[in-house]
Amino acid sequence: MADVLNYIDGVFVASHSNATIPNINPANGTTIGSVPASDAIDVDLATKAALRALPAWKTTSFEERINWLYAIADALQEQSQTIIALEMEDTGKPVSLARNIDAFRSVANFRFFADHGKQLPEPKFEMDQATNYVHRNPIGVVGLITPWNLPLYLLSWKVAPALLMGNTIVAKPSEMTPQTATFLAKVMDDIGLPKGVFNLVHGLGPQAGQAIIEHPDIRGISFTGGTATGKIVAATAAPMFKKLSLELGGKNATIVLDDAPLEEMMNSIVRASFANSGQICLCGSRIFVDKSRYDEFASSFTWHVEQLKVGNPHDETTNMGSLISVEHRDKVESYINLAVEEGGHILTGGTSAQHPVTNVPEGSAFLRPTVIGGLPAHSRCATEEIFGPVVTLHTFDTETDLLEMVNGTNYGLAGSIWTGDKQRGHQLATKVETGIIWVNTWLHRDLRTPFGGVKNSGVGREGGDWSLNFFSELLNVCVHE
Ligand code: TXE
Repeated sequence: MADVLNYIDGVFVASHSNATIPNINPANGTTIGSVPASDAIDVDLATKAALRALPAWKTTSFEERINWLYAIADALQEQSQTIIALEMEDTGKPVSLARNIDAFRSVANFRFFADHGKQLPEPKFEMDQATNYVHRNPIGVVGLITPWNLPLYLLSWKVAPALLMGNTIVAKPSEMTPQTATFLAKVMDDIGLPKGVFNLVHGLGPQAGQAIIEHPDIRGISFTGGTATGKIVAATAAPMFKKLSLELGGKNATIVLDDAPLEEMMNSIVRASFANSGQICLCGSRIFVDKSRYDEFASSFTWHVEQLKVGNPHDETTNMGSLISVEHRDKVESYINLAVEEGGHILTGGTSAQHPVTNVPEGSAFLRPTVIGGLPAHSRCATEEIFGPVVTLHTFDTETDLLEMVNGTNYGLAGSIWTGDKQRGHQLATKVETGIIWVNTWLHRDLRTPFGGVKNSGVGREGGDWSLNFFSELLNVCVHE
């Protein structure tokens, strides 16, 4: 799929201005095709289509909408290879990741919410001489805006519950990863989802994205992206009293306690650090190791990181593909240079100029993983989101020291604790200011659980009932007996 189009009112169309932006494959620097550079006029056309489709869609039965989700899941599953190929082309990620994370979870998200919808409670509260019935109505037209790191995975995470709860949609993926969003629209179109229920508008954030946030007829926004953008989204949506869910950035701590069986856990800790080249908001980018185990950890962790295979995304044995773009790699490398300026020392890796990835095309965005020691926990590299294959190592003496450092950033999204005693890990986890924290595992996800961050990592929770509640307006009807 080279050039992608918007999908408005059941029709694949260019932007009204015919303006486009190029879509680049970061693993080889080639132009894949064009993307509509949409603006407020396109967003208004999409919103009007969603409004026209809303009355019929919100009055379909809950069972019908559950069946639509199963139909989408089945159609996506049949075409998993296409999802894998398109995600790899747009992001440069390795085939194993595109298969096991992106394609798998995109299907699972639709299937999960169909299953979960079947057990949706209709709360009832009895009182003296009256009964209260809680009904769920759709918000109406909702705006879904998603980032480039897990394109269809994160878009499907929002589309499934939004459709289930009777909303119609105006969605905008990142301009850097447009293909699987348009592919989803094609799948929906092929199975006959009524026109106007799902509308897709491609384009740049400040033009197309901002227009979605601003449109008065889009009454709910679910946004996943950077904290800086989240602030703009919130400032625009809040005075319009739109329902708002913000999944933003993170600077997650990986905590290694003195009783951790390191060799048994090391591969998982490396995966938590460098999956998708560290471009997952759940990755651990700051590793805190009990002082008594630091030297042993640093040496083993560095060795394991040096075994990671970086390169051709089509090779099944590749662990890390390219970053999302040369520009993003420049940003990540600026932090590697900053780390050295801040007094850190590089245990392995470095910039692409210092340690080039061999046998990759000119103009591609590959970068070896970098491990940095010796930085204070309050340094910029250890407190600002880098969102690339760069981690900093730190030591701690006491739990008090540890929690002061771990909770000492403006973020609070995820984290992991590695220990030989899971009760000890659980007890410590409850003291970390974050949204989700794993003990002796990572990215082990039960979709029924609440997902979201605290502080600058976001507002609200999505997942299971939390998604269903976000994507509906609750009406309480009190009937006198
Ligand atoms: O984010 P951006 P990116 C975060 C992570 C990382 C960032 C990377 O912190 O830094 O996302 O994704 C659109 N009005 N997470 O660079 O720039 C933009 O076009 C409306 C956390 O894509 O914020 C894109 O579609 N929309 C997350 C989307 O916003 C605007 C998981 C995100 O873009 C806009 C993944 C505007 N003014 C990444 N400006 C999590 N917490 O789960 C841009 N956009």
